[in-house]
Amino acid sequence: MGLKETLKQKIEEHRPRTAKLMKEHGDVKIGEVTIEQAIGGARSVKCLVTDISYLDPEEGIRFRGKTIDETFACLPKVPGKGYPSVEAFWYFLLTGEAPTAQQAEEVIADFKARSQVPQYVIDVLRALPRDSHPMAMFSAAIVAMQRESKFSAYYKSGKFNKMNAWEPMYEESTDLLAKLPAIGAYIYRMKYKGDQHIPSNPDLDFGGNFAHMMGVDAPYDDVARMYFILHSDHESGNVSAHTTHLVASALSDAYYSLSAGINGLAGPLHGLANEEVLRWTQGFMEKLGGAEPTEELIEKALWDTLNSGQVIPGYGHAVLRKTDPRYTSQREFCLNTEGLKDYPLFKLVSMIYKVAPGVLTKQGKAKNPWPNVDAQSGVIQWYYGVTEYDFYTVLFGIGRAIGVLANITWDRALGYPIERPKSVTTAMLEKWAADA
Ligand code: FAM
Repeated sequence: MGLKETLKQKIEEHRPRTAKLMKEHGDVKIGEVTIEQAIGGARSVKCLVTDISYLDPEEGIRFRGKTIDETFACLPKVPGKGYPSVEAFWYFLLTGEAPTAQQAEEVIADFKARSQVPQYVIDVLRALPRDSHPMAMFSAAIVAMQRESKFSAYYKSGKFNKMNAWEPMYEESTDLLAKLPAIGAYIYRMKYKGDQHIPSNPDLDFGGNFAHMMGVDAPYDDVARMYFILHSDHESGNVSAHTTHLVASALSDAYYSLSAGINGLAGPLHGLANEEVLRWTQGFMEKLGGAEPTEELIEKALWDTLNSGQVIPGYGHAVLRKTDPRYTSQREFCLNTEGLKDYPLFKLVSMIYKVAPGVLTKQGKAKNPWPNVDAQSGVIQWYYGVTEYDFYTVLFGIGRAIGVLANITWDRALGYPIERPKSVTTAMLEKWAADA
């Protein structure tokens, strides 16, 4: 059975669970909201449902119940390579089942058939000022394709049926996802590599073809596969995932919704932190002027950052209260890669790991002083020659698209309604406070 048929079966199995909860247990309380949460960004407010990933503050992320290592281990690897294909992971995120090698190959073939980027998207990218931020280009390319939307066409068809709406959402999410490697690579080559482009290689999977079109040699293809899977999903409350889910809840299609999510990912407190980490470390190295970094010099630089009113990029997290296992997974990749484990920039990042948590703990504000995914991701890119760090969040966006598009497909399958939390006034809060 192929991916879509398996997905249909899983949806039909799952629907009664959601229906029963709503019908028989809808009034069961699962939490309260305090004034601090209403003003302070809804930290830990339980009001979203997804089964695609869950983030435990102490353990970190689980994709369909599996840790990062368990996920990599259960998926079929690309023949001759060290990591699974993004296509196999897409099958796993959507269905909760690891595909066979054959099923993964079928998804790879399906992606290839959908991967051609329309010329008008290239024209849009080329019409933007060349110094536009790559994330602005990426978001514009995505929303420019909205005319291709099968979901919007289905809604306008006059035959819209909530029970079937997941199908056009699945179809267009796959259409869109399959095009992102070529869009990302085009932006990179246009901005940084003399506008010299490398045509797609139809023999390669999502990650392999991305590396090929970027013009970066192996084993960067495995780096791409690992990177995109690690950055795919982090439950539904982070800005990019929640924004995509929220926009799609209005029955906006995948193009509008993903473009909105990418705009949120572009924030320095969210996905742009991976670019900020390299900006910080490169700035530190320049100030060193060739001298060897020491823990004392790093500590001073970190305090200078804090005292300038800026955050230490790559550290802290709204949910996690330990080192991000996505950081650890990338760190292990570096330690297991000849040439990377002794690479000066990796050794600097490792030294920062020794110092930064102590500085943040001493400052006494951050609830989580430990590194997140962004503290380690840029080193790997830099090592393989992708040194244009203002492009890094596009890499994050290609990975995040896998998770958020799988989620909005399931949102439509389970009939999740338009999201509409209630706002209150300061005076109302003051009255509740006085009455408490
Ligand atoms: N450096 C300096 N201050 C920090 C900090 C950091 N790395 N992390 C938290 N704080 C501060 C935070 O700014 C807040 O200060 P104010 O009270 O003055 O506003 C205080 O500590 C309490 O914050 P928190 O409750 O511990 O964290 P939040 O849930 O408010 O914010 C982050 C979480 C991720 C936005 C925050 O840790 C941060 O700004 N980190 C640096 C930027 C970064 O690495 N972002 C990427 C996060 C990653 F998961 C991703 O989305 N890709």
